[in-house]
Amino acid sequence: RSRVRNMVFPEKLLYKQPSVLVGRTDVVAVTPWLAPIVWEGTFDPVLVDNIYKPMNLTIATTVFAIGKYVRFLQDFLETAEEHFMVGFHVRYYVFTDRPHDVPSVNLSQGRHLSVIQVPGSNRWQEISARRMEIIQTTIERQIRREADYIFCLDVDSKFHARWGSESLGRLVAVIHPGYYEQTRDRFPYERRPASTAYIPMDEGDYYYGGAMIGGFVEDVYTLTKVCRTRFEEDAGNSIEAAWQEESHLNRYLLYNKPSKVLSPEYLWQDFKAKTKEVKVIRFSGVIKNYAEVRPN
Ligand code: UD2
Repeated sequence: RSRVRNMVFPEKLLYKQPSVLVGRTDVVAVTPWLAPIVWEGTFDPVLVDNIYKPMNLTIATTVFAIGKYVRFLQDFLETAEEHFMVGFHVRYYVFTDRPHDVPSVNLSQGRHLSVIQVPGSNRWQEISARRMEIIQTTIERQIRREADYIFCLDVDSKFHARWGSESLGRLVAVIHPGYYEQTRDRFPYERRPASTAYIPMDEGDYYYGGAMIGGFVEDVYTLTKVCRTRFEEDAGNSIEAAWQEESHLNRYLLYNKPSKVLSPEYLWQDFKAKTKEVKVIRFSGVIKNYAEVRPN
């Protein structure tokens, strides 16, 4: 598919005048490499939608539901239909070992769902980690012909408010809600130099959540390919990074900076009380009983 075309802007759209003096001052809305950090109040949803809608984009959304995690699909899909990329073409790719347990959810016009069967596993670490490989091979096989952008999301989650075109970018990552108030030496990066996910104590920008990777299909393709290769290299040396693919993702993003960063509004956790800088929770991980839901 062709890359995203020039922005065609509709004439005579009326919106609030932007200011260079007045705006949010309680949060940082740009990284030191000048990528936006997306917070409520830093964008005009009507304006951004009007910029992206004429491009006729298709957004791929991958989600893994292996073993008992199929139970999360219904809420995930139903809330996505309400809040995720409303008005855009969306293609869901559901990876599961239990295709018969995929619920049938009413999809709005222009939205499709395909189920792709993948093997189960007895180790949750492996399920989590193999996502990189499966996303990589599915991009090769079909997604690169079927979509412009891709978002890869955790299934044990729900949408609560708009997640729209403001999140589109070349390479998009989300700040993990658990660590954004901490100093970099406290981040749970992989700290053993023997791992290819290693990050030294005096490096690191943010701690990014593994529950979301997004961007142009080709940029996410490269990311998944590199992370998969490094994960396998580690496995060959009998080492598994502290937080599996999340560790490899963090290492990748340290040296391949994201072009857009989503604030923790886009990845909250239901057990965590809302903080004052988070004006709206858009997407959050549900509370789950790890011992009961995981295979081991
Ligand atoms: C964190 C990350 C997750 C991943 C993991 C690394 C956040 C909020 N979550 O979540 O993205 O980086 O740590 O280990 O950043 N899955 C299944 N079946 C299983 C187990 C997992 O389908 O039996 C899939 C499912 O899509 C799930 C995802 O893998 O959403 C992540 O696994 P998790 O939810 O067990 O990981 P968790 O909550 O520790």
